[in-house]
Amino acid sequence: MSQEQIRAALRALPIELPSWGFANAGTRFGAFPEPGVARDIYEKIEDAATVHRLTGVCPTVAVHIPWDLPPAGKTWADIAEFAKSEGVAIGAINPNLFQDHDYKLGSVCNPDPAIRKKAVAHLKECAEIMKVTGSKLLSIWLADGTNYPGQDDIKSRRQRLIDCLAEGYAAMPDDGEMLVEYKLFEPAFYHTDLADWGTSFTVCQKLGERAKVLVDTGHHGHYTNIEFIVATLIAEGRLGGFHFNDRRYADDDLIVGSANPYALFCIFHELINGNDGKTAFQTAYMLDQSHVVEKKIEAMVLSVLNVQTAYAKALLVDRAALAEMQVAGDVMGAHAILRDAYETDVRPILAATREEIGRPADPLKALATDALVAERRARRQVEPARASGAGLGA
Ligand code: LRH
Ligand code: MN
Ligand code: MN
Repeated sequence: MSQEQIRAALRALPIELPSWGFANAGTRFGAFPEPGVARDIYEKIEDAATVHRLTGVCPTVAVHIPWDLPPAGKTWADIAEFAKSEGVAIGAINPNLFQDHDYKLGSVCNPDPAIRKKAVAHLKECAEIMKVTGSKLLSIWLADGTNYPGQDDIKSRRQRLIDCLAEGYAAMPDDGEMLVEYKLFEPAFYHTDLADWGTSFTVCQKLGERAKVLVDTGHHGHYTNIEFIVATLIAEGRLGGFHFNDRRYADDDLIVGSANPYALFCIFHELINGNDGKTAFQTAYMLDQSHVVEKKIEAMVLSVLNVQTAYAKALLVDRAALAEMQVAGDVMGAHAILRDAYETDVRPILAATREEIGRPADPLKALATDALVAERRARRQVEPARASGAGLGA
């Protein structure tokens, strides 16, 4: 592939940012507030727009309802307008079906029909927000599950899940997609109602063609081969998108590509393989990270750069030579083709790609001296926020 083709492919891979990654977050052991951090939906959009301004590849920001809400007197149409004025748009709408006290025993799987009704109403409310903001994605993650054998009937919970999600599905705009995310464990520990890609996949099959599986890289057991899941979902036409992040132990939500960049490269290799062998499969590429000790905007910029690095290296794989090696059964030769690409220094081509679209060659360096960011951080420490309510349930 020519350098020009690689640069074009890199420019065409949009990476969505999570609003919740710009607000103060913590672990269950505590939080360490960052001075000047985003405090409401406006400020989260401002910070997401900064990441887009510096990288040129983050045109949308996902929102989480009700962590993100317009203030009194404002509507979602106003928020979408504000996002536009900042140079970004509203991306995936994420219903929050896990923090309300009513959801203690589950939301759409809850044995109480009144609570399921409330969960469905929230799905419908989020489908409305899609229509008003122009979002095409309703992104579902549930905390539903049980902690003890016998706590609830697993088979009945599955039927409730399908019935309730079907109502949310029907409420979406005609061109909307439902992304069904899975997670092995946490907060439920005995069983999780959407535990793995197979569970999500079969639920999507029941819902309809516009329901697809969302792969959050932090939601698997140790040593799970995520690229295999990706290849399988592409083959089945059900890969809906990603929540990228990195992990060591559990759902750590760390900077993607920081601990295991080779795994990220292998995921992109399958994404390219699953498409035309030239560019990555068209799907929703999103970050799902909540930074606790690192600076939020910096961490998000680095995450974008890490995704681009993995993609650039995967684009360099000599696929014709690889196919030859594979057919010849040359195990080491085939593996060497991947390693060659992975070990290539892609920093120059990434810098050139950014400069071509008028962005800094080194976005992190530019961020360190960005006057607007410094001014906003200082102002937020003295002025009240425009709206109330921030971040990860803070
Ligand atoms: C759950 C999850 C899901 C939520 C987000 C905040 O662990 O990955 O995507 O919406 O974190
Ligand atoms: Mn996620
Ligand atoms: Mn997660």
